[in-house]
Amino acid sequence: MNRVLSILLPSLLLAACGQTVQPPGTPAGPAGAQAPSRTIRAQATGHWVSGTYSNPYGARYYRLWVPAGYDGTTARPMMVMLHGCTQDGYDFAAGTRMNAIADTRNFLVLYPEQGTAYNAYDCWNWFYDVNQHRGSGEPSLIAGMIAWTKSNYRVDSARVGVAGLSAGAAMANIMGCTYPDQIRRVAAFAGIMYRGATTASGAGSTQSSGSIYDPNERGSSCASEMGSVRRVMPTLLFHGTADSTVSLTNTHQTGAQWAQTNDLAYDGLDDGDIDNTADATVSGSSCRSYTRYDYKNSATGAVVLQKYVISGLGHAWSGGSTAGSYTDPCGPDASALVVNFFGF
Ligand SMILES: [Ca+2]
Ligand SMILES: [Ca+2]
Repeated sequence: MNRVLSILLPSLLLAACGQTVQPPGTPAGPAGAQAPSRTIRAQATGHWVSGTYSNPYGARYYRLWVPAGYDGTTARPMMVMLHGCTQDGYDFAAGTRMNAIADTRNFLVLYPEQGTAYNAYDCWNWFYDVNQHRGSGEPSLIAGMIAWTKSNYRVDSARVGVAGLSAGAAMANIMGCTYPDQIRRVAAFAGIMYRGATTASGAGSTQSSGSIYDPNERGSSCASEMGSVRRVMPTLLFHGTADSTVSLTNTHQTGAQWAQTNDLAYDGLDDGDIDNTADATVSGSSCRSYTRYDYKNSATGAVVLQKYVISGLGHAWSGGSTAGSYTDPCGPDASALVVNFFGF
């Protein structure tokens, strides 16, 4: 396979879905302008702040949603939203309706954006080693945007979480491993575990059939990457059973990876106080039926990981709006579940 094709292939795969996508850079409009459909949705709307953040690893746009109730007098939580391939911040905001919840709950929402100069399909390049470590590549750019926001707005540092879809979810897992001092919660929708692939060609096979790497080993690698700022990272996972773009195997591997990471992060011991055996299984239905698996720290009883497996859902944000791409209006409201899990 020639070099160009091998680089593009994973992008094509992660981008495949045949949905209509608005041209990059075309604002879809503030999600908060949509009619609220649940009590968690807001009436008043905030506003966008856009800019560019650059460091030696490049430059990226960010789109920051400042909620209607933000007045700078109290520190507010911050949600970092990492879009999937072919998406941008406005598209992801419209599809997830996260800004409407932000207006109700009064938290900031930061949307870092990939660019076609760095990946032809706007995918975060989660599969390159340079983007899998602290102080390097795309994680350093995203962390820089978080720091910028903290220096310009009053952010509650103890309540900063990152959520992502697909390639963005793979990057969300990476952010949890590389910046646990900045990121306190992770939500990964149809993502890939930390260092699930380390080459572009490996990314394609990973997303279609799961990583060749041992999730337990990757969990230990993540804990090592956390280094001196190691901490338990509560994580929320979602995946549809009909996802033909990223296989469900990846989310099971991600759960196993975080179980091992958190086992080590909790007390430094690989002793299974946090493991990959569900402590509770809950079945429910919200347009689609789903099963939620809860994983607890056996020493404290705290839930450290939840995994939603949603029946019949494809490669799409569950409970989303068709105003954005890669969404499915049916199914549990993933955005509300993320916000509640993060404690915002
Ligand atoms: Ca342990
Ligand atoms: Ca273990």
